[in-house]
Amino acid sequence: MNIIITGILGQDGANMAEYLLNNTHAKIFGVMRRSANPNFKNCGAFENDPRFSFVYGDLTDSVSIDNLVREIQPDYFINFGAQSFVGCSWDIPLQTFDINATGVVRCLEAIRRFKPDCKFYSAGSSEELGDVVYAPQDLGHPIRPRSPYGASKAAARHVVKVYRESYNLYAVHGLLFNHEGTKRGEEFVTRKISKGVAKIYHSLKNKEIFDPIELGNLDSKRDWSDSEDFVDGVWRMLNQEKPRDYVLSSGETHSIREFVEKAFATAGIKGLWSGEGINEKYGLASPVLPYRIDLVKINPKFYRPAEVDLLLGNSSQARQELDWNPKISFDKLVEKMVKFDIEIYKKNV
Ligand code: NDP
Ligand code: GDR
Repeated sequence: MNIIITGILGQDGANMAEYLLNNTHAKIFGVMRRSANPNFKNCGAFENDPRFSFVYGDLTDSVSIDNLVREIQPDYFINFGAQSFVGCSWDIPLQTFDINATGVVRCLEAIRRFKPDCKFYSAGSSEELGDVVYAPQDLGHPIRPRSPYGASKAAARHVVKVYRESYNLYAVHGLLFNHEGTKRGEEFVTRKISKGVAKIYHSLKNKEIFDPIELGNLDSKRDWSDSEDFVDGVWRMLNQEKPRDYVLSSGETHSIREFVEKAFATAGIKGLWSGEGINEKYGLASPVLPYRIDLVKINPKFYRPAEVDLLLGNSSQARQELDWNPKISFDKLVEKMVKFDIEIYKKNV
């Protein structure tokens, strides 16, 4: 069995490769795009596995996608490659569309022409729902994206349906809510916080001066899970009798503010909120010090032109029909990320 995974250097691609190497006998072909300085830090657990190889490919280059499918003859094509950062999708909207929407058409066309029985996974997102009209959100929720990223994923959703129905392909577009972990990119808010807390933890311990973590909107709410639980759900989605989209989510929602509190509490640091709007701060709660020490402050540059305020997923169908049971709770996820970053920071200093 041959499996192509795009986005192999990213969070989900690397977790999926690990999962498949542990749970199947498949050969894994991890697609990376050409880069002057590729970062392999997520791939340490499998890069030397004899059943794993890196291959070059780019979702904006149909020749490369065609060649990969023609030569590898994959049984599964798992497309995690994307311009995945919502925040910068306003800065690079065309590239976001080219990779996330047209890129999916390139994959589907290659499969249709060169390996029509290959099963295809498209990485859909709760950002497609955007300006939500009810909670918890399920597959029936209207598509109301609020960013070029959300719109690009919505386009991918429609085109996957079109190819599935027109050409009878096994193609699914999962509706996945936020998922994080120790491989999460550093610009996403959870990792930014866990890394920032780790740095502050060591600075306080060593009595060193530090800068507060700078964040944008603290009030948005997200349904956060662990990426390692989600790759298992994605694999189950790909192995049903008939192709069908599913929601994967935790079914809990928490604000950025709550994530901040939980992350500092995990490191044994107690803080207090004060001020409002762009003057809001989270300061060290210390009865001893005569001056204040800021742990978090607002920087308006992290506000977005339009925000998705509330995400909360209903994944009951996946839990029932796929027998999917996520193991990591929100509390465990925050703890895992903060403890990991505290260890990493210690090693790197
Ligand atoms: P990451 O940003 O960690 O990984 C994305 C990967 O895609 C990166 O390794 C990147 O390569 C690669 N990539 C970017 N552009 C191209 C291109 N033109 N051709 C080939 N590869 C490219 O994202 P995640 O692992 O978190 O997410 C995986 C997928 O799931 C994405 O499609 C994302 O949009 C989607 N998703 C993620 C959610 C989440 O909460 N994590 C929730 C819902 C959907 P490089 O390393 O070179 O930059
Ligand atoms: P999101 O993730 O946009 O939900 O997309 P991100 O972590 O970037 O933002 C979550 C929320 O936090 C607010 N926020 C900040 N965000 C970032 N990145 N940096 C900050 O400093 C900051 N301060 C506040 C944001 O405004 C937002 O409300 C993720 C990605 O993985 C997508 O690829 C995926 O499709 C969706 O999750 C589901």
